[in-house]
Amino acid sequence: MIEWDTIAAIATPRGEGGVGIVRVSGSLAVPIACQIFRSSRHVSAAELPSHTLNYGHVIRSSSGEVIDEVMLGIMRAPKSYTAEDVVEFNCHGGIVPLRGVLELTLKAGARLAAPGEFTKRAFLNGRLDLAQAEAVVDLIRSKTDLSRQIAIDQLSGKLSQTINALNDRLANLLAEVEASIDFPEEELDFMDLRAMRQTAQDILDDLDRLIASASDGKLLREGVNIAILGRPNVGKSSLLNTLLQEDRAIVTEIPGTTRDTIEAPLNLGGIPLQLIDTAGIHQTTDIVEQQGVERSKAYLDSADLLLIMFDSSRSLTDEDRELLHAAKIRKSVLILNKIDLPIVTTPTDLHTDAPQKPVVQISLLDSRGIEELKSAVHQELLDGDAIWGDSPIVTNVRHHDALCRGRLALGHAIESFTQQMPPDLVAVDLHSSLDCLGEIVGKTTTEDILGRIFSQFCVGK
Ligand SMILES: Nc1nc2c(ncn2[C@@H]2O[C@H](COP(=O)(O)OP(=O)(O)OP(=O)(O)O)[C@@H](O)[C@H]2O)c(=O)[nH]1
Ligand SMILES: [Mg+2]
Repeated sequence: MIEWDTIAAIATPRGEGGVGIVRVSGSLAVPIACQIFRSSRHVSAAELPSHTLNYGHVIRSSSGEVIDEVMLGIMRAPKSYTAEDVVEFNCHGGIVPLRGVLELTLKAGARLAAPGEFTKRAFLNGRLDLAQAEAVVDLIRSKTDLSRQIAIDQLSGKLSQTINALNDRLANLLAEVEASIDFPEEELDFMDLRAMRQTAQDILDDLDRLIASASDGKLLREGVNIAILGRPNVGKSSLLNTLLQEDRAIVTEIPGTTRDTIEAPLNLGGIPLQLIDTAGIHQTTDIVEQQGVERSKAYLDSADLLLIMFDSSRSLTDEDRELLHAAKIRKSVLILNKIDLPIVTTPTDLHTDAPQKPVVQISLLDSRGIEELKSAVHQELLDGDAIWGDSPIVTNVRHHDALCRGRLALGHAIESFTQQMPPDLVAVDLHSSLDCLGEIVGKTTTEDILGRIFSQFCVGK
């Protein structure tokens, strides 16, 4: 374990709450508790057993003033969050008692912690690797159960194990290549070269699979914008309300009811969505409506997925066909609404202008087809892949970038194998591929990158 100064911070959100926590970590943590905590049993904090919660008071020793009534948690190294001695004052959850307790810990020798510094210590002390430490932020920020589950998997080391296994295979390959540099007289025969090239190719294929998982990862982490578009009165706002299960947007039989965009968050089978209801697209001389239509049209380019809606009880207009045209080049699901009415427009009609696009027939009057619509959206977003498997999912942009660089270098190494280049050239590329993978778990990460990663954390984590 590395020795540092002792850090302290309020670990709970600012504001009123049942409990608020002041966390202290470092070699002075227990001595500080000895100074400012008076146990109800008159036992010094130094004598309290590790991993216990103890009732007592925080006292200003100069005046004997009671600052707060607390429960003191003691976790001695190395079995603590930071792998150092940690004490936690469970105070009353108000900013004044919390500040009072924090101030006393600082006076007694602690220093105010920087954002993420507790987790950084856990990393530097080897309790977590870097990918695991980053999962802590993902977990805190997860928007759905699925993104929480992926963060938990990453925190427990699922991604790190995969990366470490790839790392080991690369390192073994590199050792073989380097052996042939050191002992050139034992010349590599053709078979050796082929086997090494194949090993490199197998590793590259596994890297590709991980990289491919990143698009799902981005989706789960950042969520997607889904715009509902269509002519006036086709039922866009009704769809928003049905999906949200609340009367969020105004619905009337008058075309042009929605004049501005309405956004609302929605969790669709674990994918965090921002659902956007828009003004009906049509020609109009009303300047307010015109602006609304311009906004709607902007989503044709900017939304991650388009839900383009049509009234199945009416025939297609030129405006409908323009929308179908836009749908062709974008991720989109076509919706034929109002199938409770006599049907005039069918999926075949839509496919004339936008072949092969998924079409769902629904009625918002009797909620028919909604489940089919949800699964079509899921399918379209995830390109039909089931994301729930055994292999880890890359959700982090930094990891994705390192994997891509690692893949590129390995690709060069394979190229060199193919062209039977000198082994020292191959070794250079394998080295750089290894370094890239090492960055993910923090084996080869610069101080600068560490600083950037931990600054995203909140103070007290
Ligand atoms: N019969 C029938 N009527 C529906 C259905 N869905 C919506 N409507 C009706 O269609 C009318 C228009 O619905 P809205 O949801 O306001 O349509 P919109 O596309 O948001 O319209 P604008 O905001 O004007 O662009 C309302 O009277 C709804 O009750 C449906 O499935 N069947
Ligand atoms: Mg509307």
